[in-house]
This record gives sequence, structure tokens and C-alpha cells, in this order.
Amino acid sequence: MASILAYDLGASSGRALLGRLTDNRIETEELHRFGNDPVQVADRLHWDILRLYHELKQGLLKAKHQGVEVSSLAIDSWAVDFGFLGASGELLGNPYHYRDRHTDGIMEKLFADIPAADIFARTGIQFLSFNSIFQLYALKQANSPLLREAKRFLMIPDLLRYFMTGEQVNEFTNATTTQLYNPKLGGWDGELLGKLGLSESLFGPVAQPGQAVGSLRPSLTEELGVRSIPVYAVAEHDTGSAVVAVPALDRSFAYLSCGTWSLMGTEVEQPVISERARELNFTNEGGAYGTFRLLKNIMGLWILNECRREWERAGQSYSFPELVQMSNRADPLAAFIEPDDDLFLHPGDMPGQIRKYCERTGQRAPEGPGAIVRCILESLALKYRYVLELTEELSGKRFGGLHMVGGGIQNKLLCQWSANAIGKPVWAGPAEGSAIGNLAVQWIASGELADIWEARKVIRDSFPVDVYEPADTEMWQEAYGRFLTVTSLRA
Ligand code: ADP
Ligand code: LRH
Repeated sequence: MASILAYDLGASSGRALLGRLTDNRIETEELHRFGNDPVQVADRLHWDILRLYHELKQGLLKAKHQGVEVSSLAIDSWAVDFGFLGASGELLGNPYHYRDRHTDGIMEKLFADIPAADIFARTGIQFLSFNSIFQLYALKQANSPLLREAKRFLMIPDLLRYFMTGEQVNEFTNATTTQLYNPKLGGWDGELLGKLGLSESLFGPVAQPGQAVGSLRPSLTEELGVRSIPVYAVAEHDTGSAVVAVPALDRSFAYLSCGTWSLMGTEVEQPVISERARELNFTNEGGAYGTFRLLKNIMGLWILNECRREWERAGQSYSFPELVQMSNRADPLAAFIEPDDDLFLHPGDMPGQIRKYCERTGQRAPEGPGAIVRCILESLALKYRYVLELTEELSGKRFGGLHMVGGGIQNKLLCQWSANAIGKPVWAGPAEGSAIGNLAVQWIASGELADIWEARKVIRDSFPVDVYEPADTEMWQEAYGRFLTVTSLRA
């Protein structure tokens, strides 16, 4: 039976998922899972790109050892980060992690040269200090030798795909997250690149999800003893793949891709590049099949993950289910944080940052892991309500509920509290949204599925969706008012 392979790399872990499609039912099998551990070297934070490539190879080897015939593969990953190739086609340096501090304060410096309104009008992309545009500007300001030697700019999945195939191609969904792609022009914004002093030749042809972009190169097939297979571009931005996999029946749906980040929004046919969208810092990331993802980044479970790491450093190890249970025993709706405050962006002592936030806003800080986790999860749920209402306003749509996909849906308390906060049902599943969206685009490309809507129906029929009905809505309504006051969030 033909199997295809999806590599999905998240900020905390990566996996290789095998997919089989029989009688319009998808079966998946996790072939390989691995940690994605960034490496701090002195003041710099990097991705361990060669280790990630090594893990991709392990996926192919495991398939071979299990006697599985893989007929195609594709890679998706987190957005915005990139590497450069030099004249000989070799990778220059180690890609920076988007949480590296070299972009601190850079956004404001760039706005002195190019107004924010101009950048937004050209790209429709939200301002996040780590977008590729700011990373590139930081390198430019530092007169980085990397930029001087660079011949090609490839984003993380482009780069890994290049290692596998030898083809240098930029993929569309991820390209839009650079904040250098102009959807009205349908390509890189040459004028913007010029203003930044970046050579247009760094940026290559842009492939659409579903396009064949080479096959495994001979040196790799020889090394691993596998046959060469086609490699597809998919929605290589993991959030783009996650949205492909939303098992929506209604064409007007809201999603929350819930992992390290929480990405909330809706799918639109045209980017919403309005003054209001800029003011609210919404984004219009490129999606599969001519769609755009009108959405907003919410800091997400990163804050919880960093707390867990901090406690582990102090000798207290808790699993995710343990932390969720402990939070359920803490007092409800006692203290709130604004998850997107700058305090929470960088790695570090996250319980300490939460304490700082509470002191700054005149609240009693939560004490101990249970109360801290409760504060994080409840604050996320309330922020979801805030962003969902803004998504309705900007898109002009009304949503009957919220689709949640991604590994974070294993946190059932977060799903329930999200339903309580928004006062609407949450439909949770599938957990491996990005990998499944990656598989779906490969099947559409090979003609086994007709289009994205057939894919969504097949996904709906193949994976369970857990329904969370809203409860305690009055209590959450009252809490929402306090949350808005404490966080100074105003629509
Ligand atoms: P990413 O792709 O960004 O690395 P995932 O979509 O894989 O993230 O989601 C991983 C997150 O889901 C973890 O960081 C954790 O917060 C949450 N999670 C994973 N497993 C569980 C679990 N068993 N219970 C509760 N939460 C979990
Ligand atoms: C989620 C994600 C998100 C980006 C961030 C850098 O994994 O791709 O969509 O904003 O990582």
C-alpha cells in the first residue's frame, strides 16, 4: 500500500508521520519523533539545523527498515527563520532562532527608515520583532559577513528540502511570513528589498503548495540505500498546514492552531490590508490554494513550557498532564497576565516574569506550579476570546464555535476553559494538524484528493473531534471584564 511521508518540525519537537489513504480514510503512523533543542552559544541562540537534517534521515531509514515504500515526502516547520547559501551552495553559519535577542529594538530603528504603514500596505503582515525582515535588517546593521557572502536566502523547510534535493526554491506560505512578500504583486517586493539594501537575487522563485520541487538527490539515496522519490512543496509554514487540516464543514470557520504558539484567525480569499487590521496588528499569511490566513499570534503554551523548564532546572520535574491536574486544584480566575507582553517572549525564568507582571499590574502573584499554570491557561483562554471577537470584526464573519488543532489540544482543561471564555463550543482535533495538512496537500498534488474541501471532509471522517460545550459562562464573563482591565487590552 502506498505511503507518503510528512515531516513536521515545531519549535519544541519534530516528527515524521506516515500517511495512507484508503477508501477516503486517512491512517497515520508516527515513524519518528525527536526533540528540537535550540543551542545557545555565548549570547546567540541558534537552531541545530544539521541535527534536524539528521533526524529527517532517520525518518527515511525507519521507513526502509519497516519495509514501507514511501512514494513522496514534504517538510513543514515554524516560520520566519532562514539560512543563507554561499557561492558554492554551502550553508553559511547556523540559522538564528527567532527568539535570539539580535532583533531587540530593531523594529523601531527600521521604522525610522521605512514607515510601518508602508511595510504593512505592501505585505499585510503583522509586526513581530522577529519577522525575517527585522532579522535581516539586524544583520545589515551589524554589517554581518553572512549577508555579504550570501547568495541565496532559504527558509528552514526550503533549506532542509535543499539538503535533500539540491533544488533552491522558496515556498509561498512561508515566504509571506518574511514580511518581504507582496501579495498584490504576487512576488517578493523589489522596492522594499531595495530600501533595505538587500539584493533581489537572494530571493528565488516562489513555489506554491502542491508543486513538485525535485526528488531525493543521488548522494542521499546512496547514503541511506533508499530509492529516489518526489519531494513536494506543501504549505511549508506549519500554521498553513495546520489550517489545511481544520476539519471544518462550514466554509466560514475560526481556527486556533495550538502548540508552542497559539495562532487564531480565519481563512479569507483576499488579504485584509486595512488601517484597522494594522492597528490591531493582525496578519495575512499566505495559505494553500489561493487563500490567506487572517490571524493573530498569541504567545501560547510557550509560557507554560518555559515554566516547566525552569522548575526542571530547579530539580522539580512535572509532566504536562501533572501540571494540568495541579492547575485544576488551584483557585479559579485569581490573577491574569497578558500573554503577549514582551516579558514573555524570550527564554528565561518564566515564573519570575509572571511575578513581575503581576506586581506591575497590582495583582497578587500566583504561588506554586498549580496556581501559576492556572493563571497561564486562564489568561490564554481569555485572550482567545479577545482575538476571536476581533477576528469577527475584521472578517465580517460570525463563528458558531472554534476549531482547535495541534498538540496543545491534549490539554483538555485549556480546551474547556477556552469554550467557557468564548461562550461557544470548541471542536478539538486533530492534534497532528500540521503533519496531516502536509499529507493532504501531497495527496491533492498526486490527484488522490480533489481539493482542499474534499481533504477537510476526509480528515473530519478520519480523526475524532472532541466537543467542549461552554460552562460557567457568567463567571467567565465577569472574569473577562477584569482581564481586560488588568491587561489594558481595549478593542
Ligand atoms: P509545536 O509544534 O509548536 O512544537 P505541538 O503542536 O507539538 O507544538 O504542541 C506541543 C505542546 O502541547 C507542548 O508544548 C505542551 O504544552 C502541549 N502538550 C503536549 N502533550 C501534552 C499532554 N499530554 N497534556 C497537556 N499538554 C500537552
Ligand atoms: C508556529 C509558528 C507561527 C510563527 C512562529 C514563528 O510554529 O510557525 O506561525 O509566527 O512559529
